[in-house]
Amino acid sequence: MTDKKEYQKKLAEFNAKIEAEVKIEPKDWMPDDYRDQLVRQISQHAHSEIIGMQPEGNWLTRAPSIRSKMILLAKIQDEAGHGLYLYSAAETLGVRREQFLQWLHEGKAKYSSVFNYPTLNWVDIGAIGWLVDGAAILNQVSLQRTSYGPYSRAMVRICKEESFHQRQGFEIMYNMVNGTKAQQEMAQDSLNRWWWPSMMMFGPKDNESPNTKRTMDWKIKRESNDTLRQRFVDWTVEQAEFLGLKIPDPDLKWNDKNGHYDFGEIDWNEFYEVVKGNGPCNKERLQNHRKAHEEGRWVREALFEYSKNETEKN
Ligand code: FAQ
Repeated sequence: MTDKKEYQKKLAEFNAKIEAEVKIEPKDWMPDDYRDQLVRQISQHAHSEIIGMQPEGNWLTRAPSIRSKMILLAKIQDEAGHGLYLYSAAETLGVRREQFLQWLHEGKAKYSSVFNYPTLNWVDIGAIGWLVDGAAILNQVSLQRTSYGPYSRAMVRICKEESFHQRQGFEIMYNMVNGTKAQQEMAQDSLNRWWWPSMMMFGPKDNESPNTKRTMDWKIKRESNDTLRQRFVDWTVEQAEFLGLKIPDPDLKWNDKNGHYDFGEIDWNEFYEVVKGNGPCNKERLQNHRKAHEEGRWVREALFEYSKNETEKN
């Protein structure tokens, strides 16, 4: 068989598996482009989990009670674990973790834009749990059905933990809106600041999203950016009403015809500026990560030497 025929045969087998919802596993043949898309998306997802620890870590030492401190600490540790599951899933595609981190530090790999906004007060921890974890869960529930086995299995584990996170955030918001007038105002202010960055988490509109068509054809992504964003709006409006808070969007209104909420235009200029590295905290987030990575070098080297010695002994 010629090389071209051989390739066509493998591609047809691959496509048949995708069609039949059979998961693709690390040792299976896959087109280079499928592999590249997975490397890109899973590693960015992992970076988001890890960088996402920083805005919350900022409030660990100032949590208002020992109970809230313990819960927040556990949540942040969960995010570290999610990052590790995801880096491991991405490594099954043949790229080493050091390489992912190098791409992050060089600004070649992205992470979710939302983590480039500051957490100004304790209520922001509530807003992150409620809105940011809420948006992340919607996306990740859908990704549980992704076509790549290791990514899908990581998503199943992550979703179980993520639903606690959303409730942790909602509880903080609930306590604030049932507190003093000043606390209620802080809750509204926090929603005002986190609403639009949370909406941006789903990525550009479908007609401006360069990767969606290809990744949806391959069932890497199962639902489009706009579909998931609409679901987020529909779910969150009711939760905001329950809390007595107002979503900061004058164009938000129920649409009887399509059974969804209409919403206003996202500031796409702001989105692309933040993605390019010009958000309020981009530089600080990356600097912190580089510093922590450098400070941890001796641990990685010691572990490497230890495992090398153990292997030689056996
Ligand atoms: N921020 O063609 P598309 C969490 C980039 S986890 C920055 O539509 P795609 C847990 C995109 O990469 C949150 N960049 O891209 C937690 C692409 O650039 P590239 C993270 C963005 O991949 C909670 C370009 O724009 N979740 O929060 C963003 O088809 C609390 C064009 O976009 C995931 O990563 C953005 N928001 O769709 C942790 C889920 N949006 O790569 C701590 C997995 C787009 O070509 C505390 N990822 N870009 O250079 C996905 O589902 C997808 O990658 C999307 C983007 C939906 C994010």
